Amino acid sequence: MKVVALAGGVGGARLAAGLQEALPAGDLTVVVNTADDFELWGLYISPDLDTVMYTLAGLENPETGWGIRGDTFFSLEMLGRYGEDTWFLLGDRDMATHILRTVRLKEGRTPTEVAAGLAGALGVPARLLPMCDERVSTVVETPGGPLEFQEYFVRRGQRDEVLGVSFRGIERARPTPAVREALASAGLIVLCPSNPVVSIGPILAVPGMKEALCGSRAPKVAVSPLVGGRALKGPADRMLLSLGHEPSARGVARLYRGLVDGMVIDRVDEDEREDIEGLGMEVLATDAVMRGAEDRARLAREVLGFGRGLGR
Ligand code: FO1
Repeated sequence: MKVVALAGGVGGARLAAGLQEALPAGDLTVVVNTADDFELWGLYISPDLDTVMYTLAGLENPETGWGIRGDTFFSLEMLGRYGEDTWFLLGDRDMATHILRTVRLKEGRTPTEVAAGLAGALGVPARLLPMCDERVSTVVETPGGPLEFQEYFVRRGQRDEVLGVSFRGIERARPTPAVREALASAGLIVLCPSNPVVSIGPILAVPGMKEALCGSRAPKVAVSPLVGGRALKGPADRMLLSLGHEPSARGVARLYRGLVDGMVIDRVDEDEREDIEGLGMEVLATDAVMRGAEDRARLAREVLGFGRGLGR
């Protein structure tokens, strides 16, 4: 069965790795958020694509979830000696990815072609697709004014209250032919446990993406990134609250209403089951926290089993 996973950063990458392990080689396509992308020292950086790629290649740093395990930071240290601001931690090995991506894009390849080339070279069995080939940038509205996403997320450590989120350039973006084909031929579509506002949000905001998703006959399952009202990683809980949504699995389900047929939540949120079912979704309550490789493989198998049985 062909499976398409929509993913952002670390949480999405972990479930995608579990799905890759559970499926025959070539059956998984991961559509990745690229609205976190930005440029630094002339290099084009795609943090979510790289997080997913390194995780699916088994190269990820298990402590941070992003970057490459055992990477060194000598280039960054040298940039610091030249007086550069080194707030975004680019490792030496990671730097090679950004250099090559930038060169390939300058040669005129599309982000989709570049992602396929990089992931293929690392031996990733899954297909990795940017959500679109156009440049889209998340802008976070804060009491101090608008911030570029990485400025908010890394430089300022997510300390600002989020009053609004917009995706600059989204109106020109379109799902790529590769994304459309993957969705049309999918047997199951999984919304990974990534931030619904700034990771899954941009993917769904690409004009034509929701139509492509709804046009696919595949059942759609979302895995809640919130457990017991708290985000497993990152600022999703605070962000949902300040944007007027309930920071809970139920709140996430409300955002996905009409789009997904099933919701996977943690057992601690079992009391939200009825409300979520009331939104027209089936619910699987399980251990949704991925602490290691075993957890992500188990959760992926459960998601696949749940998805296959939906609507039957
Ligand atoms: N996240 C951080 O919190 N601090 C960093 O210095 C940082 C560096 C970094 C370098 C390469 C890369 O691919 C990702 C990196 N991330 C870092 C993660 C990333 O900024 C965020 O996790 C995502 O954009 C949110 O999904």
